Amino acid sequence: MGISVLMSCWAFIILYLHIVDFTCPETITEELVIVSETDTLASSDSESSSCGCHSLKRDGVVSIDRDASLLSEQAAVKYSKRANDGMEVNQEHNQDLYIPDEMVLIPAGEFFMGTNNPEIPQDGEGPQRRVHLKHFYMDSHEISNQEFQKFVNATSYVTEAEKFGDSFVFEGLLSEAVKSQIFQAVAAAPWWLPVKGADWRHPEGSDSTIADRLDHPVLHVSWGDATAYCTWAGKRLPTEAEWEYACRGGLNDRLFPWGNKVHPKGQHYANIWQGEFPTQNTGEDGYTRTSPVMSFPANGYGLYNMVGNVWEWTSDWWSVHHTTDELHNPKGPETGQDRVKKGGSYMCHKSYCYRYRCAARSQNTPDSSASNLGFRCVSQNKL
Ligand SMILES: *[C@@H]1O[C@H](CO)[C@@H](O)[C@H](O)[C@H]1NC(C)=O
Ligand SMILES: [Ca+2]
Ligand SMILES: [Ca+2]
Repeated sequence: MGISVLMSCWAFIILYLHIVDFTCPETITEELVIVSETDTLASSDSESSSCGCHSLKRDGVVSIDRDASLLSEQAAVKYSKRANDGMEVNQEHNQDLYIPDEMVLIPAGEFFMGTNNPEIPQDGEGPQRRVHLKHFYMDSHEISNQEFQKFVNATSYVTEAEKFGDSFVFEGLLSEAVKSQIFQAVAAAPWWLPVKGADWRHPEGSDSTIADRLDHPVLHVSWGDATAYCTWAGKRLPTEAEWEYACRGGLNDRLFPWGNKVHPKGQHYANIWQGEFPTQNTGEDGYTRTSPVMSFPANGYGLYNMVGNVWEWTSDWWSVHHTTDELHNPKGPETGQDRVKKGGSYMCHKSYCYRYRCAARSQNTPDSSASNLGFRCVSQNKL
């Protein structure tokens, strides 16, 4: 009797270790597993340094058991209630809203790209290397819904999410009606659900709109969509080097666009996640989801929301290996499978996805789109 209890206890521990090991970030990305409560717990544990957002691939979703809720039911209700109660304090509902279509000059210069003190080494944040760049102009803010609407009005452009008929939405943002229709999730990051009808006009699925968010960043745009917009505007996506140089705002080797303290003088400088990821977002910075594109203080170059709010596509292919040679206007690897995105999003928390730093980086396949991923453009000359 005593022995069999002991035995089953060992069996449990071995099983548990097996699960933890199985879901470690290196091994999980391509695995298709049924998401159960255990997997959810194990993966959020072992992925403490990974946001899981690079796992957003349309062919990477798995079936989920609705009874074994993805997030603990109580926590999900708590989160959704806050998110849906309209607690967004700085929200403006201005019909004739004016968002200046402004580009700022990023002067030519050299800087240290990456860091020798990587917080997430497996992302290829290091080593630090000297990079020289020509001057360029950069959109002072993320492309807004209003700007993207202007583009679509002029060109009748159809985004990839619209063609696929779905896009990835963070579970905490969804209405119960939409959630109850979904039976799949991303194995490595089960809070990401493929939502039918989610696109830039319907950020949380068919029952949502952008009407009161025209000054918020456009969401659910793929790398191809972002490139199409920038091309239409006579611009292009920034290279990763340009994006990071611009993010640093003229400061050398700092974590954030404004320095090394996440809350200078106790103030919030970016839209990130406060509370416990993924179950509770307290919204202390004023926003539990996206914020208007010109919220929070601009950096030294006059750029808003470089870190936080939404991730931003860059033109580079993804690789975690970098030469330490001094480079001039680098454009990243020749080929690849994923494109680099920078800056983190309103979903980033230090405990979970400490990627709201200039040196931080992540990746997605170019056809991916999600409720926390947008872009801004650059141009060589003043437009
Ligand atoms: C796009 O077209 C719609 C419908 O005509 C209009 O309501 C909207 O204001 C236009 N948006 C922009 C940014 O021009
Ligand atoms: Ca926030
Ligand atoms: Ca951003």
